[in-house]
Amino acid sequence: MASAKYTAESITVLEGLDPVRKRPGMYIGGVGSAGLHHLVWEIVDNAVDEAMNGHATEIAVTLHKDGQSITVSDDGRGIPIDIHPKHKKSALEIVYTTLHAGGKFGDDNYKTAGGLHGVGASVVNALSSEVTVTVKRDGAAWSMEFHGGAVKSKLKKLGAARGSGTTVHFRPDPTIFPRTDFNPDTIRERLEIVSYLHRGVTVRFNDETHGQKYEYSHAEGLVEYLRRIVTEAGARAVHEAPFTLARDEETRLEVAFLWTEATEEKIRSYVNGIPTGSGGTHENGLRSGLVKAVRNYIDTHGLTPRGVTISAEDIREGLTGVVSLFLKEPQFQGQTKDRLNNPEIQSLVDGWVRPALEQWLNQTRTVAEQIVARIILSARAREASRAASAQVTRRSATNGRLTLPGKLSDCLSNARESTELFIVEGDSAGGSAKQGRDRNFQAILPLRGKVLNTEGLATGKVLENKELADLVTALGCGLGTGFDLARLRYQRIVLLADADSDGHHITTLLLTFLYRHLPELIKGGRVFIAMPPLYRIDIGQATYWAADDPDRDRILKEHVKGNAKPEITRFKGLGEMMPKVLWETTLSPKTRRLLRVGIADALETDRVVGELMGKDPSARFRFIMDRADEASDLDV
Ligand code: TSJ
Repeated sequence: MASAKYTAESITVLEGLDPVRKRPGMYIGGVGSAGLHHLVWEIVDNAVDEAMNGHATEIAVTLHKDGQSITVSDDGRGIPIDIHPKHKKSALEIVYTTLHAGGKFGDDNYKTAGGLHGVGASVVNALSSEVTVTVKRDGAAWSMEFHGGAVKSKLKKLGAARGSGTTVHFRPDPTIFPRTDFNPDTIRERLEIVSYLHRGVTVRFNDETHGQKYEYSHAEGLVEYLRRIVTEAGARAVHEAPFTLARDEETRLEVAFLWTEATEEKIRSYVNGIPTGSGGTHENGLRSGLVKAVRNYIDTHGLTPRGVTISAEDIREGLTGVVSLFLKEPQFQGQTKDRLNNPEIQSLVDGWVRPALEQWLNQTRTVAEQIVARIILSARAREASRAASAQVTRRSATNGRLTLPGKLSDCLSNARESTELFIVEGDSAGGSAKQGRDRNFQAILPLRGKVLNTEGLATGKVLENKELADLVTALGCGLGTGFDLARLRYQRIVLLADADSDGHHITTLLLTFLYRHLPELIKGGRVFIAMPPLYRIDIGQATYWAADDPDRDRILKEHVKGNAKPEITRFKGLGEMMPKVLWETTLSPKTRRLLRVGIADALETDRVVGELMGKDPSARFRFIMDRADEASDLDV
């Protein structure tokens, strides 16, 4: 740690600010909205540091009326303004005009004892068209102005002043940022989190763009945050007082968690005040330490009921918590850089959490009993649902080691005879179909997004596509050289898409796939196209469904008598159809119409498919379809 005494001498001068203006992305991640707001976090973090070191209690942020400039102030000691003996400059000037070691996201040299944030004041300065710093200390106020990273007016004494503190006003440079409007909500949310992560600090936000003021202060810090998360989730806590842990060492850790009756685990984690949405080694260390502590508690007290095995997932079910970690050199990973990657942190956190939690469990036995009862309940529920799902996937057992795709809603029937797989486009249509079907013999597989055009693709490439791989797994009959018709898990494969051009396109892509990679299914007459209605026509008391425009016209001609007024409703998609209506019009073998897909002239079809799908996937092409007018015809 740096010495408590700070003088201008302890600052190492390294580089000018040109590199920052040349490649801003290197320092703030980019010049988009996130980069713009990064400037605010950099300045606020400096004030937070002063508060963390016990020298400030209030931080105030103002977003000015134009929405493009910000003032941040604290009531700390004030940035030192004494003159550096070698550089003949004030500490303040050096802080603002020199890029410190480390480059990316700040440096180490200007760090106060325990200060862990990027000290990006110079980066903010380089990327701002104006910065004014005002410092109050030793009975006087001082100010200095900068422009694009350079000094605009030297440090000058404003006069006598009481108290102490630092105030920074800055305006991001519009020649660097394409858009310079700050988002008040983004700032407000971040400041609120700051107030939870640093208990006892009062954070104010004055949003002049909306004329609104906020004040956040949480004496209980993370515990208050946790309480809010639990309330917002609408979950019931299993016990009242959360487990808390605070270690204030070179790496600072604060943890608060409790168990709720919810089934998910919810952990929010922060590193140096930055949310780590993708977790990382700190979260993993918490999980492993926690699971070990609970397991050890259960084992030493012999609390596992006979016939029950408790897994780590059971222990973590309903766990809701907040982790805040401050460390010197965080390494972030992942696409959005929101996962902590420092390997040493996992065992550190594990080693802190485990004994503390064990001790807590042993000291608060009534709470521990409630938690353990909840965990045993999870274990029992998991075992019961595993038994139930084994029942449902019974057919997969006969098909070797395949696991059915999670999004498949299989049918209950054990027999393959008269079972049907409906391939449905989209989750919402899938949901209606799932509710509307007869689950005894109808299975639903929703596909997401566009189906891959498989024309000209090898088997291996096809299986790289998740949607098609899921379909192949659900069918059970394999693909290419591994194809085995005897293992097909359903009697009929039914393509169910919206009755519009998008729907036709998806059907075409699926047919291309089936024709090229599973031609036996088509040749064997196992593939069908469902005919969902496009229109609902109410004439008096009677209701009719029309598959397309000619169908609609025919119905109108046939059934509109005298001056009866027909009411015509056009369906936008399967998803908005009531499940019951979907059943009556499209799914029920008694009332639906299916088209059986066949191949009239294999050679000719081959040529047409190759031509159309190879070049233009959206080209309309037609398989030769046997119109099967009534479902009864199909029930072979
Ligand atoms: F860096 C900055 F300009 F971005 C900034 C710094 C912005 C804001 C809003 C506040 C601060 C800041 C810095 N607040 N308080 C301090 N404290 C010091 O710089 C300081 C004061 C005294 C001593 C000492 O050893 O006497 C040491 C330091 C680092």
